[in-house]
Amino acid sequence: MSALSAFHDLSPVADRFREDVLQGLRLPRKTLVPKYFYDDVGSALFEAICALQEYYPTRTEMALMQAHSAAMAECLGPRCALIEFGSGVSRKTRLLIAAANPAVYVPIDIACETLRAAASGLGRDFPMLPVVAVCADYSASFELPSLARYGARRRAIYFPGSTIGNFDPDESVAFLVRAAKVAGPGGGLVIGVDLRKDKATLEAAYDDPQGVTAAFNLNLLARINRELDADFDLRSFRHRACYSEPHGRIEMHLESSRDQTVRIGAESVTFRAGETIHTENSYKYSVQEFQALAACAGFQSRQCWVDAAGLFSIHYMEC
Ligand code: AVI
Repeated sequence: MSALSAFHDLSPVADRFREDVLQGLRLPRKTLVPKYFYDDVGSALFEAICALQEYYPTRTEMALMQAHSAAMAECLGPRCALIEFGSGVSRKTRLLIAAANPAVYVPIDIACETLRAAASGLGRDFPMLPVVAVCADYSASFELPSLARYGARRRAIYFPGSTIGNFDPDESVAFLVRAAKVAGPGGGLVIGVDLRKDKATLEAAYDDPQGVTAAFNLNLLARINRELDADFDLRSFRHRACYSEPHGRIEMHLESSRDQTVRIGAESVTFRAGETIHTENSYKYSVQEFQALAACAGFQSRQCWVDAAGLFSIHYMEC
């Protein structure tokens, strides 16, 4: 990490994880919150998903970044504070940092070790760039450390990867309202959004033959075993991914292959054969649908870049 860098650990406590898991598994339709996919094992599995042939979003967004990062930098203007939600390994951000030369980069991620490693790598590659890494759950409110000393001219939020699609539309608006508060009046937003497309392409992207997405989904149960003293038998749950056209979303589930009772600490949860845990939604939007959604949070669309095959979009918006 460069001499100017700082690391702030605001990560949620284990108790919150336990409460969320038990609350979700007690619902008539069992659910788990997708943010819990991203412990360090889950973050590594997600990186493996991004490299899959079937998973088109990462390479398509990367190609858009390569083609248009100079135009994006022009939108951001010189010396902005670049704040990234869910920064992971900060791969796409390198292109934006190189083009925009921000006054400070603030990566925010829930996976502390991944964040620490990414911040160190950036410190090596951009030795003059102050990096203020914040380990936090950005799906809830949290206090950003003061950035006043870096003398940025404005703030810009970077939210790539179509992670916005993992929120339901009302949660997306709530998230964008929080993002607008962080950016402040006149602040910018560069956001990657996966586009609506045919069912076959989508289902292949979320159920690859190599089983990487299945391993990512099942790691959620493995994480509960590791951290909450539970005894999920991973062999008796199967990964399911299906596209719901009316909702415009991929749904991921874990399906119990038999009647069973699972212990979580001192509690227990029963499953019928065929019952599922709904683990993730991944919403897909048309350009106009997303612009309308963001407008509900006060963001005006300024530019939008889409690849030639119409798979993925990157929007530049201002509040
Ligand atoms: C992080 N997020 C945008 C991914 C997605 O495509 O919804 C998570 C993912 N789940 C399965 N594959 C990838």
